[in-house]
Amino acid sequence: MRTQVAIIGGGPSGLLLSQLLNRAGIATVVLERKSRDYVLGRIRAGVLETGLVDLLHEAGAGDRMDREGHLHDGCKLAQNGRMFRIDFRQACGRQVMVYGQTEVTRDLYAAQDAIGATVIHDTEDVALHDLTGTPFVTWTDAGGSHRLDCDFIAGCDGFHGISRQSIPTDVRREFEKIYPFGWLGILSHTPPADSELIYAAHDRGFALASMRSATLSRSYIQVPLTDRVEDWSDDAFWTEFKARMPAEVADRLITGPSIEKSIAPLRSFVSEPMRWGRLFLCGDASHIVPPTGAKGLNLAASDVHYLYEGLTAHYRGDDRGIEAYSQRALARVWQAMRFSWSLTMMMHRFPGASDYDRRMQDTDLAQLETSETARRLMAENYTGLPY
Ligand code: RFL
Ligand code: PHB
Repeated sequence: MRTQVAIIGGGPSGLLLSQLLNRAGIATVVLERKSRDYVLGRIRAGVLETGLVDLLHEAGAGDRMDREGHLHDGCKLAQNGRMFRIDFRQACGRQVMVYGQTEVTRDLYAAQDAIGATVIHDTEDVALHDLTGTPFVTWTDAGGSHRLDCDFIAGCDGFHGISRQSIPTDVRREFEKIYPFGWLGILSHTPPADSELIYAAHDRGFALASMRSATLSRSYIQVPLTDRVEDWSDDAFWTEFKARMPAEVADRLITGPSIEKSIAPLRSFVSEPMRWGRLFLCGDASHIVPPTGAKGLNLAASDVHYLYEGLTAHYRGDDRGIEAYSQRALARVWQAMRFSWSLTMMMHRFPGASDYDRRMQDTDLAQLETSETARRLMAENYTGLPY
């Protein structure tokens, strides 16, 4: 089998890249380790920057998002019960779209089906070969062993994928920060706690009230890494969530049974470079941010944007975009790294933190509440820096 761009991973970054390239007349094959149902069962991001919204339109996969997504003009921050608002529109003239990653992925699969793109599921033992020469990919599945020859490989296979590992260790440089807690998240058929997202810092730990629609809530609490999902009944979750939210929010909160419950550890991670020979990394395959800034999926989208531009230019005879890919993508990655890290440091309770550390967190939050300049910086970063 032969294609122009082999894409490893059928998550949001792989599907978006495939969809954009196909529409530009460039052939792709997507290889995904899991089934489509499994990929669509993952509950992850919920906040999309304008850049991603625009890319979904360009990919011909934005119609349902336009109908069912919700544009938010701001969000709320709370500190031990006191709450204030950051008005994104007023601070920087931009908004964010609240629309679940699961729905984005579903729309991209539908768009790929509609144009007859090739997405192969349940692939095993995917291996990348001759990355600095004439690249090809091999894998096995129920039908036997396969080989795919290609011009380029896009490694869109997430943090646990094989693409990053295919770059020699003496070329790769990794930067990592592991936070000493995770987020326990539940999805419930209940109305959202508020019309906007609430990020709440509290002595008991961080909590986030998010949503997918007017009837579907996504709620998170900071938990120790030693906690297991089975340790948390729905009742225990809601009791803790309410204790961390401002009283005015907790008092009117409608709770209900969870339909999904999971714990995600928090990590900041970057692997440089994002290109090795004819392999390009996109999204979580190359970097991870803690979810506090809602940046993971959005960074995957900006990588896809730069790679899509580079590859389409290449097929028109201009290699400057692919030559600059790693540098351009990483410049934006590090900005989002800094933002996600600073929001994580400000909002969470760290084991062993001193009184001094706590006062610094309080002062950071107070600065956001009182300084228009600080709010503008936050709004610019949260709604997404321009590509
Ligand atoms: P994905 O989604 O992990 O997809 C990678 C795909 O590759 C497949 N794969 C392989 N396929 C073939 N061969 C192999 N060897 C393979 N190894 C892996 C996998 O099965 C999978 O289908 O990476 P991608 O596409 O780069 O997308 C990244 C995003 O999923 C991620 O950054 C976000 O979900 C992060 N994130 C958030 N991002 C935001 O922008 N806004 C948010 O509000 C937000 N909230 C979140 C989040 C992530 C969370 N968790 C669980 C980590 C909230 C949470 C709780
Ligand atoms: C979510 O809705 O899942 C979500 C929203 C904002 C974040 C993280 C997760 O910062």
